[in-house]
Amino acid sequence: MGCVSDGRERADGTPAAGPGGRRGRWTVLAWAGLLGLVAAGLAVGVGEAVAAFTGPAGAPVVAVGSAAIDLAPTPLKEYAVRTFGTRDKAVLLLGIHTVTALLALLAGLLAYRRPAAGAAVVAGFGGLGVWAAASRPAAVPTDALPSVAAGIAGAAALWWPARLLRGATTDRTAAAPAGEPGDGAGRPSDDRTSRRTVLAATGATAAVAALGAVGGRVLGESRTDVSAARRAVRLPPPSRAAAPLPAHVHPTVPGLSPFTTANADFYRVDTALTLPMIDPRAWALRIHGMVERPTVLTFDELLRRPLEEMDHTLTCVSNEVGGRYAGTARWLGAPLPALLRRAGVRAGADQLVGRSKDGMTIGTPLDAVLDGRRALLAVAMNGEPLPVAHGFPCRSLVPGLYGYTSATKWLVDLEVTRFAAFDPYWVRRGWDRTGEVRTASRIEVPAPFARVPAGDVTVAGTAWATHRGIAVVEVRIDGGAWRPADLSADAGLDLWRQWSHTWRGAAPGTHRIEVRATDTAGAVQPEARRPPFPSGATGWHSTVVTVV
Ligand SMILES: Nc1nc2c(c(=O)[nH]1)N[C@H]1C(S)=C(S)[C@@H](COP(=O)(O)O)O[C@H]1N2
Ligand SMILES: [Mo]
Repeated sequence: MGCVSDGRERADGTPAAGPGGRRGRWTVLAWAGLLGLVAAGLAVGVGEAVAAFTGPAGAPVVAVGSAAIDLAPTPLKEYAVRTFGTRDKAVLLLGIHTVTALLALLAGLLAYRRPAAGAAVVAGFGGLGVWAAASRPAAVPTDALPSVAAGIAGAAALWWPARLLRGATTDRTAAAPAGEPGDGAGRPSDDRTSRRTVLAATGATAAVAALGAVGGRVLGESRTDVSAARRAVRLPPPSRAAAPLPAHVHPTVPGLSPFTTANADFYRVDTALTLPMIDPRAWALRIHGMVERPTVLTFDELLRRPLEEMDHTLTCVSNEVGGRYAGTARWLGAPLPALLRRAGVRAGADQLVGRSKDGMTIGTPLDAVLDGRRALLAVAMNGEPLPVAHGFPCRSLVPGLYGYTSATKWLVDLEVTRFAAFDPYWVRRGWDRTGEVRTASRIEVPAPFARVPAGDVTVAGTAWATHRGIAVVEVRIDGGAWRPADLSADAGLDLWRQWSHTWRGAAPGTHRIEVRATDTAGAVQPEARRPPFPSGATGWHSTVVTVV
């Protein structure tokens, strides 16, 4: 291969800065790699810019990331949620950017030898983006455009300067073989022109890439921003207000989580790499499938229905023993059973499938919705319209079921169907189709590995068995006898219950505190540890503390 490697300087004594410079092979390779990176950057930037118009789901990195989430095998997903928690999406994006950068470097090196081949690799990224965007369940044809544009722009941005770079180096090599004096003397001006052109083109491409990426993001966000529409929502007063919470639902123990979770602190679990932005004026909910009277409901029509307040604890099947994926809020919404009765559910139906704007499907056992529990189409959370991250403008909630079988965020479609006819998203991935919440209890105080003074130690925490209710919480120390904890006031079967317990006469040393709960049906939480997959974690939570 004709790379220059003469290591000499220009006539004026300064090292050549351009791609055909005399620092030799490594300089050229570095330039080639840089060209690859810049071309990939341009592709991403152009993709973002086009996605500002066609919608964020089609942006190449987001599309590939979303496809990766859908394709990831369940154990990997579980690992990601367990290890990175709600930062799992940031970690995924970082990974995609790193892999893209490495491949771009290689494409640049390849392009130096064979510009067309390098360009083809970058075009291949675009193709991957098109495939990923098209694979999304809520895909529309225009979602392919950002990746098509990205592939073309990136390929061109690598092919053309790579040819110039080759020209700048191979011409000179031909004119002045390495090691001979008078390097570049044959065609000095051509050489320098190509070199300068490559430099200018690379700089310009990098600038366009940055502009596209940043500008596209900003423009896209402003075009899809629904915060003004959200602020403009006027929530009607409830036709049925929730009773005030009993006075003593919360033991006042420092460090114990509050009874009602603030919206900002409420856990978030979903597959959305970019939050679906839905203007409520454009929102409509379709109710169809095995019903007598299919209906379409606008947001105004939904708000004009009698709305009810409901205090309810929502929890995730991916919650580990002792985990934080549970939260309690006061929701406001239209009762779901009345809407289904109005549509007229046909005999034989046993599943209600909720579909979200981003194509998530969540299947709820129809008998759970219609057995008298307070299933809602919620529009508000703790007195304000649903936060965008929690499903604005409308989500479903069915007490007693984990979120993945009941709580469709960004809900746009409800289909009455049969389990035999349709497997929703998580069921296709092996999760239990019912998703009944398992009894859970956790110790929050003392914190794990806390050092506490000897004597009487306050232990406190939270327990839930949504829609069955908590009857008993017990605590034991170092495997000793179970002692009943003091339960705070009962606010209802659909809510968690907080508890506290005084551990008398704690002696210095290391001790293990364990907790277990019993639901109102008398079922004691099982000791056997099972992971969240496929139907929710089981086992007793324990905390090790040092008494000093
Ligand atoms: N559209 C959509 N809705 C969704 C999900 C999702 O990924 N997409 N995840 C579900 C799961 S697994 C849970 S636990 C709850 C979490 O709701 P939250 O994020 O408001 O706490 O939303 C449910 N609804
Ligand atoms: Mo979940």
